[in-house]
Amino acid sequence: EDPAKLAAFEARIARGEKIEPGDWMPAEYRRQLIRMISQHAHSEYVGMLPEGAWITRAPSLRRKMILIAKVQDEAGHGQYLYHAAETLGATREEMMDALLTGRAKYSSIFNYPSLTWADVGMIGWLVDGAAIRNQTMLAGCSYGPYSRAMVRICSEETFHHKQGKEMILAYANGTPKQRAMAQDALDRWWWPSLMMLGPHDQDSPNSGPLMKWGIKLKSNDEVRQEFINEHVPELQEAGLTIPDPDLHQDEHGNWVHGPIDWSEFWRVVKGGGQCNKERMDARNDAHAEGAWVREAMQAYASRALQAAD
Ligand code: BYC
Repeated sequence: EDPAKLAAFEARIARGEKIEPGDWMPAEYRRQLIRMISQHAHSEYVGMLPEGAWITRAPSLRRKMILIAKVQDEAGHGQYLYHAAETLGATREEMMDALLTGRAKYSSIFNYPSLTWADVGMIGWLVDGAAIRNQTMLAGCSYGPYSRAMVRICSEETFHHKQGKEMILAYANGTPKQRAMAQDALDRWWWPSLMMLGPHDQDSPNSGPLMKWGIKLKSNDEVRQEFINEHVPELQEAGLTIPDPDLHQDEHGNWVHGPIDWSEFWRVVKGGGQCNKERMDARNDAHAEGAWVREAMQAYASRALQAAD
């Protein structure tokens, strides 16, 4: 790679400029962005499934309307992100193929089951809460299309976060049965939400290049600390118990968590989680069922081309 071009590129990043699609960039910067943005898109796309399963069982029309809007937003986020990755030269077909054949990753969190209606609220509060912390940081990233997608996505995620918190607060202040449902959902979603933000910094091989080139502005552990500091007091105020006997505040006011079970995390990432197979089957079925739409669009486009000749 041309050292002069690399130096000019790194100087632009140091000045806080955004890198845009046609600009020169190192091959590793492009590769890292395609990896991360496409995996982020896959997460949004697979992430529709745990909550989508509850649309038909929502307890009221209001809750059903909110949930439909939220799940639809996640589909939209996937679309923005696939487009952002396309600006780097990745094709939709390649990315979809990588997901559907299991070559690409998507967020570990979506391989856990949503067992009760309270899980919908807890996903909004914790999973969207963790996603906002991570994505607010990524909104400042050096690649223009990713950074701009994050700004819009974060404002929608803020609505998702609020509806989840509102729902859990209602149940935490409700009947004993509702409180028990909220607590059970917290017990099951707390640790996976901490894991969602990625391995500890010393076990995060991508953080080096990502931070050097301004893609990640904070490390996995820094974002996790922000998430914990925000959510622990609010969950405790709601009267819920965080399932971590070692949780305590240090002298700086940071909430310190107990050991995370990284063997569980890697098992889930490598396909061995409770719902990995179910999620992949659902996405593969949806893709197969959509084949006629893609064929119709292609037929329409080739006819439009013939007409233009
Ligand atoms: N799950 O070097 P590291 C949403 C992988 S969806 C699976 O630290 P990096 C929502 C990692 O890919 C929003 N794999 O990686 C939707 C790497 O493997 P590869 C989801 C994980 O990239 C619906 C290896 O572990 N958000 O909000 O520096 C409903 C080593 O890790 C995970 C995003 O996708 C994981 N949790 O940092 C509700 C954010 N963590 O790729 C809500 C975008 C790590 O080298 N992504 N791995 O084979 C990121 O910010 C970063 O990629 C991460 C990881 C912080 C996740």
